Parts: sequence; C-alpha cells; structure tokens
Amino acid sequence: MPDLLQIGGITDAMRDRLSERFTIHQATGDYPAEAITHIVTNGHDGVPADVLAKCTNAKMAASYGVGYDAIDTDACVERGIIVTHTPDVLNAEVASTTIMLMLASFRNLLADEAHARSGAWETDGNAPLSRSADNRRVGILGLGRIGQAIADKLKAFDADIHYHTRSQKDVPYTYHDTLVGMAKAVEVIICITPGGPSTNKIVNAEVMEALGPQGTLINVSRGSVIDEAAMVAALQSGKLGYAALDVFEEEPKIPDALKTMSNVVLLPHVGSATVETRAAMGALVVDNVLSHLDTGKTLTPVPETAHLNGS
Ligand code: NAP
Ligand code: 8YV
Repeated sequence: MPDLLQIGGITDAMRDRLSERFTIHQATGDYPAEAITHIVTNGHDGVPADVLAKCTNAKMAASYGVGYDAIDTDACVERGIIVTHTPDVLNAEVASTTIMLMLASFRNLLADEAHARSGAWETDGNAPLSRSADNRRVGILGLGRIGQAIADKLKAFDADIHYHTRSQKDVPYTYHDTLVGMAKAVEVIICITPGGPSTNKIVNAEVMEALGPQGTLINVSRGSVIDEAAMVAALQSGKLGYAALDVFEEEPKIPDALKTMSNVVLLPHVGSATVETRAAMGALVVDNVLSHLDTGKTLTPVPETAHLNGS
C-alpha cells in the first residue's frame, strides 16, 4: 500500500477509509519521508517547510478546512504537489456560528445566562436591557461562499447588507470599494475573507474607529485579518464598541485583555466544529485523496494548484 503522512488529527471515519488504501504515518513520529505520496493536513498545521523538503515524492496534500493560508502553495506548485481543501460543505455551519456570535453580542447572551445561573436575578433584579439584533446595517468583509451564506441568514433579521471585496459582485447588496468607507456606513462588520498577505491586518485602527463606539466587529475569518493589538486598544478606549471573535492571531492563545472585557464574546475557533459538518469535511478530504489515488484527479483543488489536476 502507498504511504500517507498524517499531520494533525483526523476523525475515526477518515482513518477507517484511508487505512483501507494507505499505510498511515504520523508526522509527530518517525516516518519514511521519501515513500510518502499523499499528505493529509488541516488549516492550522498546514504543511511545514521541513516536511515538504523531506517528502520528495509527495504528489498531493489534502487539507481539512477551506482556508489554506497555512500552506505554501507556491512551494507546492514548484514541487508539482496538488493541494485540496473543503469548500462549500461548511458554508451553512460557519454562517450559523456568525449569527450565533452576533446574537450573543447584541443580546448579552453570556451575561444574561450568568445572571440567571448565579441567582443574581433573585438578589439584584432584572438583567440590564440588551441591543436588538434586528434591522441592523451589516457590512460583510469578503462576500464569497461563506459570506453569501451569512448574508442569506442575515435576511431573517431584516439586515441592511453592505459588503466590501476587491471586485464587485452581482448581488443586491450595497458595495463599498473601500473598507473604511464600509465601516463608516454600517453598525456591524463581519470578517469572512481568507487569511494571507492580501488581507493581513486590513481591519486596522482606522477601520475600527470608523466603525465607532457603538460598532460591533465580528471575526470568523482568520486572526491575521484584524490588527489584534489595535483592536484591544480600541475596545479599551471605547473607540470600538464590541467584538465577537472566533479566531485570533496566535491560536490557541487569546490576549488576556480580551478575556476580561464584558463587551467581547470569545469562541475557540469553532466556526465549522459540529459533528455533522466535520463529518462532511472529513469525507471530502478522503474523497479527494482516493480520487487522486485512483484517477490522478482531485475534486476540490485550491485554485493555485488546479492546473496540476490530472497531470
Ligand atoms: P471564498 O469563497 O474564496 O471567499 C472569499 C471572499 O473574500 C471573496 O468574496 C473575495 O472577493 C474576498 N476577498 C479576498 N481577498 C480580499 C481582500 N484582500 N480584500 C477584500 N476582500 C477579499 O472563501 P470562503 O469559502 O467564503 O472562506 C473564507 C474564509 O473563511 C476561509 O479562507 C477561512 O479563512 C475562513 N473560515 C473560517 C472558519 C472558522 O472556523 N472560523 C471556517 C471556515 C472558513 P474578491 O476576490 O473579489 O476580493
Ligand atoms: C477549521 C477553518 O477549524 O475551514 C477553515 O478554514 O478555519 C475551520 O473550518 C479548520 O480549518 C480545521 O482544520
């Protein structure tokens, strides 16, 4: 059987299917680098440069996740390695997580839950009023597969939807050709672009000040998209009102300052993390690997390596 390198965790269902066709080696142990033909990884671990250098016969790397900013696709193309990811199967889940963050922030879900659970309702009376999540002007930074799914779900809350991307889309929402321009026009910004150099810290102090003291910043994209230090400062000074965050610059580390702020909601990168959606993502990873093994072609190559499909 051919040899496959596993970087990071995989589900039992993935292991069961892959082990019928491959000998699986763990990247954390000793492995026969030159025998490795296929690599399975994820959006956090990527494919480290030393692994790429050692696995001289690798032909494909399948990533468990849609975002692949942790993978050096230029280096993979140079080596003729096709990279796949898991688009679309997680759109609805990440959109639900986004709505959950928005509701938690606007409706004080966590403070109110603590008020009920702690007995403070009996001793101190009613919890303070929260902000309505309905009829808000919401700006989506990145209107791709997931951004569109978020816009669809926001319609249930009668949101007035704005967006900023590099190129205008054929959609009935208000387009802004600058991020600062969008920030001035909306009450909420939802970040859902890819990570990587083109989006690095594009949500900077100027954008956050434009969003303003009543503004809410939601990030379900990558921690790198927001200037995290500037966000902490803006939240502390009141120049930015609220933040609801699933992703961070140095995961799994979260700046201590954020952990103590009552105007912040924090999640540990769980945008797609349900049993059902992770099963669909895992199945697509394995489908890609087996399709490559059997036909030389993959199902969902990342655009940068798509020209290698079938070659
Ligand atoms: P996608 O379909 O490729 O959409 C990306 C969108 O971002 C496009 O509308 C694109 O439009 C826009 N964009 C790209 N670069 C930009 C830039 N520099 N400035 C402004 N807009 C830019 O990707 P997707 O499937 O929706 O996934 C988006 C990202 O979500 C992933 O890459 C991943 O990082 C993140 N994600 C997070 C979780 C989580 O658990 N929190 C789960 C899944 C995905 P233009 O090209 O026109 O600019
Ligand atoms: C996962 C994600 O947490 O798909 C992505 O880009 O960020 C999430 O779905 C991650 O990639 C799993 O490895």
